[in-house]
Amino acid sequence: MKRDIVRRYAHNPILTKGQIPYAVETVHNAAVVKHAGEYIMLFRSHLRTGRSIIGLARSRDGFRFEADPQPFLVPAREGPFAEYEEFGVEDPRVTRLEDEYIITYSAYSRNGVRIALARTKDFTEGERVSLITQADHRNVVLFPEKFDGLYARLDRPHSEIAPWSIWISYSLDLCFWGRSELLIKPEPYHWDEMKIGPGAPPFRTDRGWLSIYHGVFRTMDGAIYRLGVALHDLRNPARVIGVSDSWILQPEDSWETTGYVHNVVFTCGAVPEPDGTVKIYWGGADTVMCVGEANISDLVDLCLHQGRPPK
Ligand code: BMA
Repeated sequence: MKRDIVRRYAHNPILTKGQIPYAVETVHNAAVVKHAGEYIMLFRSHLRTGRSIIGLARSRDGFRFEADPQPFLVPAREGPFAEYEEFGVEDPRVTRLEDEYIITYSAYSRNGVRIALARTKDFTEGERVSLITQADHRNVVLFPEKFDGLYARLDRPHSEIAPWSIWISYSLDLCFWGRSELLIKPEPYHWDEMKIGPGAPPFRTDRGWLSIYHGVFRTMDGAIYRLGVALHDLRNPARVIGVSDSWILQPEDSWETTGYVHNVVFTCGAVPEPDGTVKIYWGGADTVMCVGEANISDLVDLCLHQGRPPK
């Protein structure tokens, strides 16, 4: 019997602009982590200027969220980050590392888009630490563990020459990054042929680090954003064990196929649960937040048994 790999929550969308206590036009592309018995969601919202800020919402069950009265992170107005956040802060990702949470987000300005890193222990406020890429980079996700003493991240530099692909980089201190290497490329004439990018921070499974990423296909009616999965070696995340040949989620519900940008499902966060499932969160059409559940073993199987070469 055919069954969906990702089971959509029956009451999607789970967070929309009407539920936010301050003026926003969208609620999308959110990171979600479990902290102190709560699910914490950091979501992106467009303002009427078209620029974005990051808000925070909380939930006891991972499905019903309530937004805090104030945004969590708005563009810096002074200091070293201000010049690079002038056009907004977007698409946060959160990884628990040691005793704190590391937030990576896109900083937009007239200088291009680059990635900034902030930290928090309890989500009362985000402390900016460093701008960790030059322009043009988006979609940086950190692994929750170190490898031979180094932090590791998946990232996605832009290029005029090559299709936009998933890379890995390492760091001793979270600020300076290097030893970059290309890991996964879009597959020509495939659902992700135009570009790919890291989505949710990778999480540990018995068989490897599971990474949920987005892939884009160009049509006569614009781009279609879908989600795919890849598995990385537990000891050496630069070794890609498998990339699923097919997507795991595509725009189907009306709030995914129409909205601010139509035909988009875009993830910045997933929460693995003790029962072997994972809650995957995604923005629908850059407008609302949605959630669905998958069996982690199904996602791993796709990478192991229905894979394609990573590049
Ligand atoms: C990408 C980013 C995402 C967005 C997606 C679809 O390039 O801007 O934030 O969700 O496009 O519009």
